[in-house]
Amino acid sequence: APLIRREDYVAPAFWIRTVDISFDLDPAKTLVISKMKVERNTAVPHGPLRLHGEELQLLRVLINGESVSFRQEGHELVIEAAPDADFTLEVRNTCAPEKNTALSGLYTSGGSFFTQCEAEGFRRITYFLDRPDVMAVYTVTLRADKTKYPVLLSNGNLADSGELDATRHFAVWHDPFPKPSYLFALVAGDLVAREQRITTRAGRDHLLQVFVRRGDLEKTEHAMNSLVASIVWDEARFKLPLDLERFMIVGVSDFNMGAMENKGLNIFNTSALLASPATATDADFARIEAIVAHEYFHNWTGNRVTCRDWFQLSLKEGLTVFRDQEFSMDMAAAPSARAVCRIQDVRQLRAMQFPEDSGAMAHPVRPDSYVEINNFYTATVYDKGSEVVRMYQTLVGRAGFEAGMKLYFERHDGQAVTCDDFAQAIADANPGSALATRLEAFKRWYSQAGTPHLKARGTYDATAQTYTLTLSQTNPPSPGQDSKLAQVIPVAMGLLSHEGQVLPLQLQGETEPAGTDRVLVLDQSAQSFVFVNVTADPVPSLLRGFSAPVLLDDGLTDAELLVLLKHDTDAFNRWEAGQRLSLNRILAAVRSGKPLVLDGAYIEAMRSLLRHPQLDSAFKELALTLPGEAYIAEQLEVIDPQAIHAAVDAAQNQLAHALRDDWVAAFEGNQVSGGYQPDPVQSGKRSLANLALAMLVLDAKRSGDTVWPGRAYQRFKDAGNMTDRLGALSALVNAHAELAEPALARFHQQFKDEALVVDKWFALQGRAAERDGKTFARVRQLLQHPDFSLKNPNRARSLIFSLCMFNPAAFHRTDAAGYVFWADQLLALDAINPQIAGRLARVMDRWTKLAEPYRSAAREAIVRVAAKAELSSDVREIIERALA
Ligand code: B3K
Ligand code: ZN
Repeated sequence: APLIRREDYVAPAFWIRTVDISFDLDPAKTLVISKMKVERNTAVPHGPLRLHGEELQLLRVLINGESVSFRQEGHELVIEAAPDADFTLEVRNTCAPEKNTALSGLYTSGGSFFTQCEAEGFRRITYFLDRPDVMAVYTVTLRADKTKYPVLLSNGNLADSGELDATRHFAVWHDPFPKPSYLFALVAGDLVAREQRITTRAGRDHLLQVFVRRGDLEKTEHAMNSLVASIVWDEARFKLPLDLERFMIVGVSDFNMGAMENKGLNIFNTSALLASPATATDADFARIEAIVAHEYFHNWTGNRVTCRDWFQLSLKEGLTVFRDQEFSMDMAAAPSARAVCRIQDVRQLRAMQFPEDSGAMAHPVRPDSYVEINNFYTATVYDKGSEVVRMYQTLVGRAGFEAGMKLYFERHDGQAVTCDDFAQAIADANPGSALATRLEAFKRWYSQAGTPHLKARGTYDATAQTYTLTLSQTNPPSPGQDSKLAQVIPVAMGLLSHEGQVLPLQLQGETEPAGTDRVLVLDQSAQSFVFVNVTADPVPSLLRGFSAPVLLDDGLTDAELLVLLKHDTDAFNRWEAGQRLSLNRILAAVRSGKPLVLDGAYIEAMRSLLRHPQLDSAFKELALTLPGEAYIAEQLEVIDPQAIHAAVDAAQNQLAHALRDDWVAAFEGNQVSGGYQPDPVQSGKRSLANLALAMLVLDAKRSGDTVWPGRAYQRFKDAGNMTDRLGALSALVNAHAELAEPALARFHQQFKDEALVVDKWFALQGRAAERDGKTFARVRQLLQHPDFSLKNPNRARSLIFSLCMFNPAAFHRTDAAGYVFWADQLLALDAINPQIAGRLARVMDRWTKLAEPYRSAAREAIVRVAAKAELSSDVREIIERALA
């Protein structure tokens, strides 16, 4: 497959204005008839009509009702003799939904039909100009057996429906909004719906529906509530209303990702949709709320205004992640709960995006080239993209950002545009702002890959009462980008005295202090900021709220970090100070090769956090959780996964032991009474109680005590919700307690008919703390389990990805067996579903940074995969980049 470059973009030679498409749905062979109104794009050189099509059986092609000569060139249907005047094009073809294991295009799952068209699935349904800048108005007719497929859905509004004959029926759907083909969707099956009507601020009435398999209806209440909350929020915050009479969500259990924002007909992985207290955890409830919101928000940021080409993917994804993160924070409401949201988002960014940005697949937020676009639905495009949008808001303020969004929609509603268009709208709505005056430099966030390193050093002059803060940045090279220019980095900050008092912030040249919290903008490789009237040697609190996606070296001592941990008014930085104290100790142990021994000062700091009378339980849980192993690895030149794990493990065990009595108090003090609610307060308590229990069971393993494993087992059995049940089960499993075995068996027996819970059962074992190779051996055994299957993406992820992606200590083995396992599973998966295989291939992104013997063994496994002739272009691209 060829490399596609951003700079080669040319507008299409033809526009397709309307599509009248019908489906005779049959799992083995579905007939598709598509009638299009086409016109030549006179703005580009005259050329043939080239339609995309893959895995299709072509029956006939007509232009203006007449057959026309054409040829097939690879995945293109080429018509040389397309007229200059507007014409109608009719294509007839069939496809085979039940053979479609790639889950892209039209496929079957559990006896129903579903589609997934983003990015390039529509060409697996019919021949088309399958690119996002071709926007058409669709009318869709579905015909199918009425007993097997009583529900027939597509985008937009239902225009007609009825019987065809004794066995078949039909439905006609019309979507008035022009859309790119990637937003097309159809669903046909035996489904039931939860329904709700709402009246929006504008006074319009809408029908909301959530369709699922019979039996899953009780699990849709949370998703429906989340949808209603999303609609209300988008109208209130951004004045963006729901624009269709009907908004539908459908759940499907075979799905490549979380969900898809098809116009008016969102399709969801059941794992991102279904929740009941008995089967879903607090984290699941929060994730469902965020994904329902995300897909809904796409209706404006993605659908009404879409991407000109796939290089602009972050235009819709970064912006929509930003919107869903803001929504989740607003839903959490309390300042401390907002901070918890922010910390979780940053943790995710550091765990996934930072490693991506320093590995073989590092790419800018707006990539310059790709072979397979599905490989670029990445943490960089999504999560770093969201951080870039957040920086706009930081630079122009909340009201300024809202004004920018307003202008963006005024200019571009109904268009397919670029990241530059977005940047221009935000800047133009905020003339003279810190953004507008640096717009070209700011846009380097779109073009330069890699995580900037920000260094900060301060000097205090007691006589002059000045504090000089020098900020500098380096932007390390990444594949294809050897040298880089300075980024625009907003640094939200404050100053504290060593006693913890907040100091006023007055920069040299200012007549009076401007508050105690402000944003410095670094736009050079180094800059100094001089604060005056500083009455005490300050401790700087920098990058508050994580105001830019950078790695910060502020050179703070333990004593200074302890000041921030105790007194910072910014909850994010308070948490960060604790993480830094932990990180410093773990890194020192890894670098020196000496066993980690936690010092008294650190343990006491953690103890006072845990005992703190005011801090939220959710915050405590985050603060007492050690930094993730992937983020720790990011700080090191050479990665020894076993050494990192050993240090983390030692820290964990020592914290478990040293704070034992406090863990008991935390466990007992965080029991929730009353009915289950997935709200921040309850879920915070459950998370801290679960952490405490895990620590107590871990410490019991060391001491030989049987009380806490016994209590954990009891709690596992009696739990009133999945969060507590799974928490207790993982405490047992991770500590390798004897009761883990009977608990695992009981859990499977109890939930064997709940696919999403069985996924949890596999995932828990795949992610279990490694000890003497037991976890790895178990995962290999579980491949043979009758419930395991590579065909269902959720199931494949639950076991294979859990091990390879989320369990470094079990995966990186000195005998290379983890890498052999990876290569075997990757090849097996690639034959079924290239998109999922492409994800698994990414596990080896950072193999060159591994220490020996891991490095050589990893290379051998990658080379073995590369040697396969029949790799998908998805996996081929990742593997070639890894070996480049
Ligand atoms: N836009 C989809 C992702 C499509 C992935 C295609 N490989 C879901 C989302 O971001 O909302
Ligand atoms: Zn999205």
